[in-house]
Amino acid sequence: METMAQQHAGADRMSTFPLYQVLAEDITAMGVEAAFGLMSDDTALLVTALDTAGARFYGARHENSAIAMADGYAYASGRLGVAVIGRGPALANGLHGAVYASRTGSPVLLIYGEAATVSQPNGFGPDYKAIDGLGVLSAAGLRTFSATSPQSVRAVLSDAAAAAMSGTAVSLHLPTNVQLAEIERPQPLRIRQIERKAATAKPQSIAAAAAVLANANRPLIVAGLGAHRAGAAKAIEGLADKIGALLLTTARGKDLFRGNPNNLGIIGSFSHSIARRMAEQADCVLVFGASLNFLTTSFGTSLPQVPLIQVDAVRTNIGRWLAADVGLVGDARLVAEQLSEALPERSASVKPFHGEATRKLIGSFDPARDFQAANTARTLDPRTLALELDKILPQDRNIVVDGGNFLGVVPYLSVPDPGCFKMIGDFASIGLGFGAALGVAKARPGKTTVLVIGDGAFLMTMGELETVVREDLPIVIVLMNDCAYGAELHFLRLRQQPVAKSMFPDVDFAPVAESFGFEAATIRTLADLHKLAAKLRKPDGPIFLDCKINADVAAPFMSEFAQFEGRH
Ligand SMILES: Cc1ncc(C[n+]2csc(CCOP(=O)(O)OP(=O)(O)O)c2C)c(N)n1
Ligand SMILES: [Mg+2]
Repeated sequence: METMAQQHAGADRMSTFPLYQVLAEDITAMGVEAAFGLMSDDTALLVTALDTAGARFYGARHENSAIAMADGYAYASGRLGVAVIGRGPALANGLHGAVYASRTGSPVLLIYGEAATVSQPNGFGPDYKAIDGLGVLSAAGLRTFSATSPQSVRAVLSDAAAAAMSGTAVSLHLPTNVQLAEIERPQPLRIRQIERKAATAKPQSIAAAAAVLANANRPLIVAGLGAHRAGAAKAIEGLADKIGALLLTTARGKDLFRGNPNNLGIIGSFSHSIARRMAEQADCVLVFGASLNFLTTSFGTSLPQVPLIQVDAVRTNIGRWLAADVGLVGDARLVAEQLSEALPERSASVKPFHGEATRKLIGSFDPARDFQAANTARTLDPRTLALELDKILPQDRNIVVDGGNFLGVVPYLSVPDPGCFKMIGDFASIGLGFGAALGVAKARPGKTTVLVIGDGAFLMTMGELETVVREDLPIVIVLMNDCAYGAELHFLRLRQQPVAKSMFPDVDFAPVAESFGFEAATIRTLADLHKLAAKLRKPDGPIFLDCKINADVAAPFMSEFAQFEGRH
């Protein structure tokens, strides 16, 4: 289809077009169908041109949310996520969103307006929004691209988009004079995309790992989101069958092995007791596509001191958090297949982890009995609530979680596969879940998206209630309302300090959400929840649940953190 610029050019070869319009058409021609952002004077023309050109613009109420939307969209769609943000105060307002996006590994292009690069002699003085945007974002860890002239801007856009598509967040800075410059009929823009091919591990690495595994009777396999992205689940399950391994995932790899009789769920800070108990007995640990961060290892304590074999497609990920004894650089699926081929069949007697006793233990495990429910007259135990929501909400769902003590419910919620689960802790920041959930909802309109968020993070971002309704991005919001900064409350309590400053009055948010157009309810008991069951089973619009939860229930990682501090 001819673009508007081409049609005009066909009619009159001498016509010129403003670059913001050409850039908007270039971005649309890359296949971008949705862009996110919050407009400023330096981006309003570009935003409008994008929307007109076919990259429909979804406006957020805060820059951090806008950037998180682009990240959530990229995460859920695998496509380029684009956010358009103003310069100066807007850039500063969205800074933790930008740092976060730079750490998630999602392909995200952050387009910033910039002041004009030329100023008239005796002009109107300095830019009142001035801040060294490129300097700030480079210091924050982003790769920055700057267009300094109308002649170069399209090539710079192409380079920035290619860099983002390689799996990172980049910033592209567009001065207003460059955006407003007129150019003649443009040639189509070429994007040079680097393709990363899945690679096998070196034969000597396979031999080294096979030698270690041959000596192990009780191997444990830990898989992360990288294993899911590599499509490695089946190959890893096959390997586990062959060597008699138990299967575990990281929190981000949640539910990768759902339904497998050797599956123990998550290892580390979000694990059930059964995973912790069985992991202790392992005599070798084999890791696929997982960074082994402090939550996976419960601050270094979840894995026994046994040989550790780590497989990752990116060499620098190996040994990043925990020293690996054998490192295999390669694609998770291909390496799992290589190892299966290299290892001999073994008899049942050398597969004790696949014995009858373990099978029974796993088969009869009931998460509802893994804790003592602490419901009160006016609040629910968050785990009880999560288990019930897990039964009622549509099975085919996305779950996005913000951050805080309420994350203790993660083991009690399930998703179809790890790609349907999104955590936002990459910069340990709260307040990015709402935006991420909206981006996921845009990418996957056919599935219900559920945002689970604490009252603290919600109050930081509740302006997005309006975005949900205006942009028609329906989600179910589960507000984990403990009337506290629960993470800080337990942090202080574990150190025997006064907790008053981490506690807040009980505010009813349901009427607030209702006034924005949500169907809303206050949940203090399971009976309150059951009243809404029919609606929750098949949500047909935005739903908001103000769930009053018992603030006394601490997530396991709170005490793990305190113990870790005590050891150092
Ligand atoms: C932007 C930002 N501000 C502050 C913090 C510190 N912080 C971490 S968890 C938390 C409490 C969050 O409260 P809430 O959202 O209600 O979740 P809860 O811990 O109560 O479950 C705070 C303030 C942070 N991580 N990021
Ligand atoms: Mg709270």
